[in-house]
Amino acid sequence: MRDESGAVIRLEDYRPTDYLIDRAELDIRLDRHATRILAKLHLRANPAGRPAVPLVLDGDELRLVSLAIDDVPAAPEAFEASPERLVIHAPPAQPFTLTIETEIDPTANTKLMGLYRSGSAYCTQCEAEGFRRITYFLDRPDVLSVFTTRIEADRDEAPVLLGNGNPVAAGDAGGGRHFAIWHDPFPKPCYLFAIVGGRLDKVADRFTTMSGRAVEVAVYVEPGKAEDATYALDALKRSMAWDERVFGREYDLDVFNVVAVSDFNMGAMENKGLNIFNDKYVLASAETATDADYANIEAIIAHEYFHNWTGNRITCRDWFQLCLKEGLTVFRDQEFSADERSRAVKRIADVRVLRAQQFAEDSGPLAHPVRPRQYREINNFYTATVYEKGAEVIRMLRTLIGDDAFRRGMDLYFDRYDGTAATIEEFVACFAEASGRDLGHFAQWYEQAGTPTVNARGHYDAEAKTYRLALTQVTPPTPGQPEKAPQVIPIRLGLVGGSGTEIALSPAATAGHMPGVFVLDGPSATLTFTNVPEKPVPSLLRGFSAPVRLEIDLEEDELLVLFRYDSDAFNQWQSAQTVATRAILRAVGAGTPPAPDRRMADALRHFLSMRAGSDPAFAAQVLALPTEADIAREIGHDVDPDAVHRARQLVKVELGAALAAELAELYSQLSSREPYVPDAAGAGRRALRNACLDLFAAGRPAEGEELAMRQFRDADNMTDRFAALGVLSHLPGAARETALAEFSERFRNNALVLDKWFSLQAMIPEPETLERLRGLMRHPAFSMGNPNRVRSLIGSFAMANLTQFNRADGAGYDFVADMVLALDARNPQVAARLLTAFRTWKMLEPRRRAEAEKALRRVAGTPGLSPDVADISGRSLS
Ligand code: 0A1
Ligand code: ZN
Repeated sequence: MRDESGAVIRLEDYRPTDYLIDRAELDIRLDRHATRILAKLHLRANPAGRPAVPLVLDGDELRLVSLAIDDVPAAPEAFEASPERLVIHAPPAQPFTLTIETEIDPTANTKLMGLYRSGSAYCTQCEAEGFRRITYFLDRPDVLSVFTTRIEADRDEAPVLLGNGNPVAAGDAGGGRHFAIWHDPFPKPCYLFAIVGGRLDKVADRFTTMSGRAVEVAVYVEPGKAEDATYALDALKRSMAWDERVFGREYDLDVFNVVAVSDFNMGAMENKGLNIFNDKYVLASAETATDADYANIEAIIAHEYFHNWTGNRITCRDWFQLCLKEGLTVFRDQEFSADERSRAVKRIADVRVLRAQQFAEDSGPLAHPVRPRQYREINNFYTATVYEKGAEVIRMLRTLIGDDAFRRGMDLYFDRYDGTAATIEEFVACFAEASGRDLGHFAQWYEQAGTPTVNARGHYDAEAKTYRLALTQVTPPTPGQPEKAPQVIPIRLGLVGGSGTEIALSPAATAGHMPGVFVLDGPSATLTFTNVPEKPVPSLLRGFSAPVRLEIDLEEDELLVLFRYDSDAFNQWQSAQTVATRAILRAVGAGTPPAPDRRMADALRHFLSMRAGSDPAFAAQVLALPTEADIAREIGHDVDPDAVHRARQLVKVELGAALAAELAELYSQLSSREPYVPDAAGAGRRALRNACLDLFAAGRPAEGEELAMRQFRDADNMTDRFAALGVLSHLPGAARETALAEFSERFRNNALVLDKWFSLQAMIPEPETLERLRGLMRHPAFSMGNPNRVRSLIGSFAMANLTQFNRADGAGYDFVADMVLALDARNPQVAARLLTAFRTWKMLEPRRRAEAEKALRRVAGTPGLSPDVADISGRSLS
């Protein structure tokens, strides 16, 4: 295993390589157990490196078959080969070639990194350091090479052979074998290399780019599933058009291929011209996929496509710069989805994810900066902080300098760094130049971890007609960063009058910034608004203009003013969430139902009467209470998950009962007999209808169960069927078990649908769930070898079942720890990710904290851990 030493890699130690690989010609002969790779590498000394030093190529579990230097077989004393390394002691001074033959066993590759098999197909995953499992190479992102790849395979086994770039030749190779040659003219790091071979069906189309070039676009899937890939193909074409329209970026090859495989460690991968996807993010039909699945497919197809410019044409100098491609590309895919669907609803959904994932990470032992300064295992840094907070940083940058300067900065970046491996500093400098601003302080967002808390206090002087807003910020310490400096926090704001009028902001208050944006860049600031005719309600952080926690001393009545009148939809939603959060927190404190909150129910009733018809998707977001994890984060320390669950349930029951009549009425109004279309409008209506069902069932369980059962059985689409099953899953009894059994029977041949069924059961907040889980692990459809199965069953339990993972007796922790250890030998990446479920253990009450720590120590103390799991367990305990 590589990196067994657990060495720390540091940003400050970066230096260029001593050699460059300008061209790589690969000949890959696919075989189930003995795939041979003949790699001819064209090397030369790097002018920026040290002269005349040995050449050290990376490997991982490789077996060298033969080696030639400048086409002459290498003498044994000229090199040293191990599974982890190939050292050429004295490489030629002039440009030279290495011809390296390796042999690997793709069937035995359970880590799913490098070349492996998914079902009967061959595929690759090279990011971050998987290429070294195929051949010896300078496996780092600042070595850019032009790749030509010949792939050879049994024609029967693998009639389809795909590589990066454009197809240049194909033909018979004798003995039942055939070959294809692919050439990618764009120099790229080897983490973007990919091949696929297998028996696959495809859907294909043509896309004409803005300059009139024809591109053949295709999605490849398992035989018989082509129909289910049409939505993905459509999303791809829309992504291509959007990137031209919004960023002026055109596609650059003759073909663009997407391949769906069922065994994949992550969501998808942006290999040049040959994206490889977890099939969960490609396959969809009305019967098998929910509206949320469709939205995910659209977003991830877009994300991988957008990487062609942000990631591939311009890549990262080193893995510390990961957010350079990931944060930026997430920002781009978020904008795409916002344009394709509802911008406000998309923003709310994104902030929910940010808070659930990134805020949780940022407040615990795994907190790290958007650009980490050190790592032991880079696979553990594909995190919510790098991705989601990375996207927030880009969003803040745009808010600070405005849309026009932002676009000029992007253009400059593309122009200046195309074809190179860039850094965050180089990226930020483009925006400083384009906007004429000093972004030095702003760039600290990349360096400083932790979620700032912004506190706001307002004071209205009726006589002087002035409103003063005092703002402060603090960022709590995070591992390795005990002292924090103030961040640059753009606060988009407005003042709302009691009857809903938007009060004009006196220009002086936000002078020097974009209209409506105040920039808090010191520990505190006071803003004074003049000519304020009445006591206003401040609406701060509109659109969630910065990834911070906001503390503000608003009365419930004031929050309800914002809920009703704020011109900013995000803050409307946020105010409703805050009111609900407070009600749940009161119930946690009291342990009994809080005094019925009429105002909240009345406000929701009024809201539904005004907005349910015109904006159902938004209304559905408003009806969804904050999650248990949201409440736990709000409490912050000594959390008792059972108390949180009970309190939230109390509030939900009460609200459901208070609004039962309206919910039932709305539910039936929204019933539609029109055929299912996975568009935003239809999805919005279904979301609201299912939110009504959920809340109604909490208030009126018996009627709710009946309604849910009827919907479950009558539904003509997975969104409605699965939502009903979700409601039933929270109502103990025979109906639930019947529905679960009917569901698994109906979809017994569809692994992706059974994943939903696994996941739902893993999230049932009852003590029997752990036993249910053990039983489900013996289900014929379950397999520890498939990451999607593991994530649906075990991952859902660990990440999304707050009460049962955190059982007071520690049995949930023990179970997950056992699973992590069992998985580690097979697939360390998936094991390490599962272990991050412990990231919030320090905020639990003492008994659970002790149990969690015990389980973590058991994992950490197990001999022979992978670097991945050793790193997560070590940091979690630090
Ligand atoms: N670059 C991909 C994420 C990714 C990272 C590592 C992988 O290895 C298993 C796979 C995918 C993205 O951002 O979509
Ligand atoms: Zn990405």
